Order: sequence, then structure tokens, then C-alpha cells
Amino acid sequence: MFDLTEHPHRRYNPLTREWVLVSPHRTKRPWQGQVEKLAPETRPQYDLKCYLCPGNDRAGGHKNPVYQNTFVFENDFAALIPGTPSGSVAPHPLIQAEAASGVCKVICFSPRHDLTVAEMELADLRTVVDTWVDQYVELNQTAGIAYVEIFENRGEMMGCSNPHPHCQIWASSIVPNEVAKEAAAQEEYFAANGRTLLTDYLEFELKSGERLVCVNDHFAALVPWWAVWPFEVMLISRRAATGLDELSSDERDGLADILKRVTTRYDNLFEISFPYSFGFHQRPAGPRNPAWHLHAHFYPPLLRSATVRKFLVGYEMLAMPQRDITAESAAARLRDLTEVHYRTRS
Ligand code: H2U
Ligand code: ZN
Repeated sequence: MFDLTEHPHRRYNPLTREWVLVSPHRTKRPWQGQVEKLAPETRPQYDLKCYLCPGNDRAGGHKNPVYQNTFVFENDFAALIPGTPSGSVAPHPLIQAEAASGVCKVICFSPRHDLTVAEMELADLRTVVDTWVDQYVELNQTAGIAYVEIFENRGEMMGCSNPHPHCQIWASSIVPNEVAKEAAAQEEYFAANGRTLLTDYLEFELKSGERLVCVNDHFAALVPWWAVWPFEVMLISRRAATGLDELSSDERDGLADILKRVTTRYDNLFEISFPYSFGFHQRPAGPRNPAWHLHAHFYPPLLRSATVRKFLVGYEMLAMPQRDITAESAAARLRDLTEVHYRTRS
């Protein structure tokens, strides 16, 4: 009898229409690979050398204001630049290039250098949500912008250059690959069913409960059926908002609440500041597209401890992603954790 908890199988991701290989029996194998060293976690509230702290110098002779809550600035090393001339070349049907323009920004979440999302006050996280909404609205309406990606890299392990709490926005004239895949799947599903793909998926997950991490009235956090990263989590708005700009005031509070709760659970898992890449997927620029359902992905690299991380290498680069622990067991571990942050416990 086929058993999801024991037998190798593949699972389907309906958002990207890709499969992930799940090998639950492999968690028993011994580990002799790389051990990550984590930097000690004592940070000052203000760091003279931090380019994100209030009043400090940045690259190119810029100086941060003495900001009080959030602070937005244009990335001094932007990957996309406004006003890039449009155009394309295709010297052969197999050889194509297309100009890409856009705007890259950095958002500091707080003037406090030592805080993380998990450790920020709810009211301050709400200010972060409001800043995201403002930026999304502004950039989505900017001529030449097709998609606004808001994302956070947390922790050195994820390539984050600075522990000061911050995120990035890359708004581009192109629709990026992951978004294009999700757009196609959501649009087809909506056309066939008249409901968003994630409305129906969330209904299934709320009924099952097996992969839920935590929920409030406005958002659910779950380990998706098709998770690739060990402790991958998805946030899904319970009402099918197409983007951050459609959230009511209560829903924005709900987003702040679920962000704090999920990141606190993450930090409590190995009692470290848990590294991850996080970002939203939402309606591209242009007319309102009701097929889109606002959600966010957390992709954390850690596997079985603070020092053992997953790499997407070998079979995963050459064939398909693979995981050892099931989504259900990862969700159960996250669900069983307290929402009191380990650093605040005496
Ligand atoms: P990450 O920590 O996710 O790398 O984000 C920090 C961003 O800050 C990064 O994209 C930018 C880098 O280009 N940055 C500036 O804009 N000005 C600076 O003085 C240093 C870093
Ligand atoms: Zn700082």
C-alpha cells in the first residue's frame, strides 16, 4: 500500500506546474557533510558602520536621514535602471535578448539595527505593511513597470549583506519567470473554475489541517503540499485579494500578525535568528486580474539544525527538486512550537 510517510513519491505544484520528489525514508541516513558556522547573535541597537542605520553614510555619498520607523531609498547598486532604452535582438530564433528596465529600492523596517521581524512590535510591522502597500501602488502605476517584486533576504546564509532589518523591491519592465509560471496557472484555473486556484487550495488545507502552521482571521500560514525547502511556508490571504493594495485595514493587521508569528516559530525551531528568503507574489501591473491571489513564500535553507542546510545541487540541478522530510512532518514541527520568542524567555 502506497504510504506518503514512507514511500518515495513526487508531488505536484499547481502554481508552477512542476513536480518535487519526496523521499521520506532518507531522513534516517547519517550526515557527514558541511556544518555551517553561525555568527554570534549579539547586535547593538545602533551600528556606526551599518549603511542602513539612521544618520549613517551609504555608497555614492548618500546619507540616511534620522528616520523614525520605515525608510525607503533607491538601491545604490540597482540591478535594474529606469530609462534603459527598450529594444531586442534576435540574430537567430534560438538567440534572443530583450532590454529590461526598472527600479530597485531598499526598505529599512526599523531604525533599530538589532531587531528582526520576529522581534518587532506588531504596530511597527503594520507600518512595514503600509510601506509595502504604498510602494506597490506607486511602482505598479509607474510607466514601463510590469511587475513589482517585494522580497527579503534574511541571514548571511541567504546572501543578506546586512543584519539590519530590511527588504528589497525590484520593479521591472519584464514579468519574472516564477511570476509568469504562477500567472499562467492561476489564469487557466480561474477561467475554468471561476474561483482562484489558492481559494480552492486553501479550502482543502483548512479542512485537512495537516500542513497548517498557524492562522488568523485574514491569513493562513502552511507548509505547501509541494514544498521544496525543508521548512518552506506559504502565507495565503483568506479572502482572494489580488494584491497588497486590496487589503483592508484589518487584513493589513492580520498580515503583520501572521508575519510575526511565523518568523517567531522559525526562530524558535533551532533557537537562532532563522535565515530565509521571503517575498510576495501578487497581481502584475495593468488592469485588475481577478485570477491572482495574494500570497507570500518563505524559503528557508536550514534542514535539521542550526548548522545543517539544504543545497539545491546534483539531482536537483540536473533533474528535479527533492526533499527528505515530508511537508506534513515539517508543518507538525512548526505547529508544535511556541509563539513566545526564545530571546524574550527568561
Ligand atoms: P541585501 O542585504 O538583501 O543584499 O540588501 C541590501 C541592498 O542594499 C543591496 O541590494 C544595497 C545593496 O545593493 N546597498 C545600497 O543601496 N547602498 C549601500 O550603501 C550599500 C548596500
Ligand atoms: Zn543598522
